Amino acid sequence: MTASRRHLLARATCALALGTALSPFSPFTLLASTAHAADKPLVLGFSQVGAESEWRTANSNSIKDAAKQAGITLKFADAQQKQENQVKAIRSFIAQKVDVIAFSPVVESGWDTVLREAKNAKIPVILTDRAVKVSDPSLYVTFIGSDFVEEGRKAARWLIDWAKQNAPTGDVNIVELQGTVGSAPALDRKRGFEEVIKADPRLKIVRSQSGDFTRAKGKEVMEAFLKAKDKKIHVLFAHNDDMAIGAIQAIEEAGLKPAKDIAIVSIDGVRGAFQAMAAGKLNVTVECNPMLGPQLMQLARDVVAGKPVAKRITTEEGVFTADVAAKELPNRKY
Ligand code: GYE
Repeated sequence: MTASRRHLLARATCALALGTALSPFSPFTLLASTAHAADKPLVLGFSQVGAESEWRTANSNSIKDAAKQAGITLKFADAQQKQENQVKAIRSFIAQKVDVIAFSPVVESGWDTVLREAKNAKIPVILTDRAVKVSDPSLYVTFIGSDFVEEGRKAARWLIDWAKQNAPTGDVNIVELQGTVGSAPALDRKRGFEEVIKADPRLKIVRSQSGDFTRAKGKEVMEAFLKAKDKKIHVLFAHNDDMAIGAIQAIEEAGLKPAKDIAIVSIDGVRGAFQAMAAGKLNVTVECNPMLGPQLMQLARDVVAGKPVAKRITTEEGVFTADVAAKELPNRKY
């Protein structure tokens, strides 16, 4: 037995003896780590959701650049927003015996079987960006990404203040463009937003539909919202900037002024949103940081080396309004 292997096993025994206090030293992580020879580049299999938004493109670039920088061999698979493609990619990473698997799950449920296969093959799994709902949390080592519920709350807090100043009396009718059905960001952003708007009973979601996080669908669904003329629309809440940008086109084509006739709040903080704000067409964007690559590479190394990692790592994010957009635009990295 090599010295490093003895060291790792000693740590595993110690962790087992100490129980949950040292849970990051899970035997699962340690067994996986012993398979990787230190002189070979680490191999990371990454299954990406797709290329549905500006956010996603920035996220993919961040992961590819960071892998290069870190000297990690990246096997990158684009799932085109289909869970079945992600399951196939993960199975192929297992067959190729990669050192570690990371993925951004398109939807929350339906991962137990394939994650158990990875666990049985002793390959650790890191979740990035989106969470999963699994019966056994030991099926993944750690989850790095934003707090989507909090993002929904931030959007709603902005709206409550906006309503106080701009709509002092009467109902405030909101239409909502949801993200991909069953995805963590769509479910959580909706939940956080609804939780906070309850504080002002005048704020009502009068229509809500998925635009699948894309510009094209955002535009299409907004057109349908505008055509149904039964309820005046005061506010649009879009679960991401791309859908907001698509909706802005629909609003203009309907002869209305985005951000003036209809207030628009969205999430992500991509360059396109800052451009729309600087042009006076979007009121506010809640930041969601896609630059997860460097942290992911560090985590991959730590997990494979059997180092302790937190089960949940959240990213720090801000809120940007139209009045700061022009000044902030040159500082944006995505
Ligand atoms: O907000 C959206 C993307 O999961 C945080 O996915 C991500 C979301 C992001 O398509 O633009």
